[in-house]
Amino acid sequence: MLEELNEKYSIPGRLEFVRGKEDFILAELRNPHSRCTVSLYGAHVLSFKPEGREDILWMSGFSFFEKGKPIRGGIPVCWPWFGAHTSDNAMPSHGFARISRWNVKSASNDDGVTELVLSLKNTDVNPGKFKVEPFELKLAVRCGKTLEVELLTENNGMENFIVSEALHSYFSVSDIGRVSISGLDGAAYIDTVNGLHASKVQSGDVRFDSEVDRIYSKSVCDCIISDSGSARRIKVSKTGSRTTVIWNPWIAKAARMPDFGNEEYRSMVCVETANAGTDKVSIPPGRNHGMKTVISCEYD
Ligand code: TA6
Repeated sequence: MLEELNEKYSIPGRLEFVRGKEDFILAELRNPHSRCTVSLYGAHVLSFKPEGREDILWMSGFSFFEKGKPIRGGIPVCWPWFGAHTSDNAMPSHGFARISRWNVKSASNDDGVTELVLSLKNTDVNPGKFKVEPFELKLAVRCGKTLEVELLTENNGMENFIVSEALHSYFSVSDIGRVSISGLDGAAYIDTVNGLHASKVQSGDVRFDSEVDRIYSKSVCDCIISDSGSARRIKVSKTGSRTTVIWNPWIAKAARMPDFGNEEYRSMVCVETANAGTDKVSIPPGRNHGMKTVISCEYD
């Protein structure tokens, strides 16, 4: 498998396929600007490291790397539903895309950007478990001065396709107590902590002194994660997304997750590019819908 992938898609000095933990097949992208690692399982970006800098993405030291279980950290692909399934609690949280084995569609390198495109079709997922209309899902990862991740849904069926989705990005921070997130001031959100689902309005920057789990609807803004402890500002821009989700599990929720260290909540924050809740996407037969997140970083 690995040999065939490298035979067909590797680009000397820019892209190669290697075996990672638990024999997962990983694509290593690199160029003069940055390097990035992508797992074919889940089409999951595991890391993005600008040249000479620290990783911008966060990965739990306790993450599973087991088929059928999601990877904790990086950029999970949540699709074709966000959060719990609306009617069947036996279905996996955040859909099946992140626990499926994707195929390589293409690989290229041009003008300082190394691109890998992965594909998942309805014929690649377990029809007994997930009843889905004909679709093709493509994930394009473009690694250069910035990290671009684009999720393209193609409806190849005869019915309207209703999708909620997220690029559920985990970012590495020096300490959550030293972090503020700008770009959401005045935005309406649903506070889902403790399952309350209270409607609120953001006032000023988002700061953290307890669990934060907020779904900002009609939110098309850039968000800036300012981290005074690491003297950097991470910018999350997006297109094709009307929902922004901000999450930090804090102490109790972190302790309840087996794939999340008890103290790890201090070193991460999620700023998710999504279409969820009232921003679900309806894709007519034969049409497609794209959602893209663009991650960049400035340093003091
Ligand atoms: O980030 C929003 C959220 O839906 C949180 O409620 C939390 O559950 C998180 O995603 C992680 O979900 P997961 O299924 O990956 O444990």
